[in-house]
Amino acid sequence: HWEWQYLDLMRRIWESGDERRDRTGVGTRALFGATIRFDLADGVMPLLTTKRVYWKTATRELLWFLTGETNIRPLCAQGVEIWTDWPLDRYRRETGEAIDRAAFSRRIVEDVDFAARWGDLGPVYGKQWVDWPTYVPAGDGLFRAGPGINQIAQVVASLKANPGSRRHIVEGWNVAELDAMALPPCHKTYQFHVSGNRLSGLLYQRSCDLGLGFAFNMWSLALLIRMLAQQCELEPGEAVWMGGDVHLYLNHAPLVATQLGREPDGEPRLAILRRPASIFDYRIEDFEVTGYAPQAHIAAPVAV
Ligand code: UFP
Repeated sequence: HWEWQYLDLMRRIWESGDERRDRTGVGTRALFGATIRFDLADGVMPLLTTKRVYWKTATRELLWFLTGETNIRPLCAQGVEIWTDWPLDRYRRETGEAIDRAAFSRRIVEDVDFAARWGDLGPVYGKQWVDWPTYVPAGDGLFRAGPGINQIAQVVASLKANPGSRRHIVEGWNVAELDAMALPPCHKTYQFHVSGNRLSGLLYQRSCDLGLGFAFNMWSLALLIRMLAQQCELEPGEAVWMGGDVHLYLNHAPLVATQLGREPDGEPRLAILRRPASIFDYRIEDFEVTGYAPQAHIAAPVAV
């Protein structure tokens, strides 16, 4: 079962990872450089079975990226709170108000001005994926904003026009804008590759919270490949995940103990129920997962 790759990596890091202090102050055990591969043939998806993964939440996040949106408001409106902690943290820091997360999220949804003021994450994934900024000379050594680059649309076009290319890349790491982002991109580089009629995708993730982030990042990689394959009339190939700093937070000990005590079982499959007109027209209802009977969800704290 493919999931042993994940569990083995988890065990290896927990037992022999390098213990280090990290930005969040929580502390991690880490190793540098890891690969996990998954064959997407027959609609099978890399969805962890040793704990319940909320794939719809990850799917809603991916669809949100594709809209170019960087404000958490549309996510909160759908009950998706995976990005809420960052704006919430900033709000508490800057106002000193001890608001709880549910109240903050409600306010983001109900109050457009409040959302505009506090809900934006800066130019994170969505912005870079579909509207990477450009600059054009405006005389006297000055520059003005040029038209944004839609990397996703370009990759769809390049996969169709020139499948053999080695340049099918979507990049999130916009060096000039990192400081303005709530979190510099973790899943920073995607590369796509066509062999025969199969489309594979590789994700380079510079930093991976193996206990929480990985399950979503691997799902989203596979989902993006499936959507691109459908749009480009290709079959899904492999999903290749490459992690840079792969870590387990020290306060995830209960998660690690529970998950390493479980065995993977089953082959969840994804059906895409409709072929939308473009990569930007998918809706959450288009996705159906079958054969997913995971073991119980394991809650663990997110390090902000
Ligand atoms: N993280 C992930 N996947 C993501 C995401 C964040 O694993 O998609 F957005 C984790 C990795 C790390 C933290 O634990 O969030 C980011 O911190 P840093 O920027 O210091 O690497």
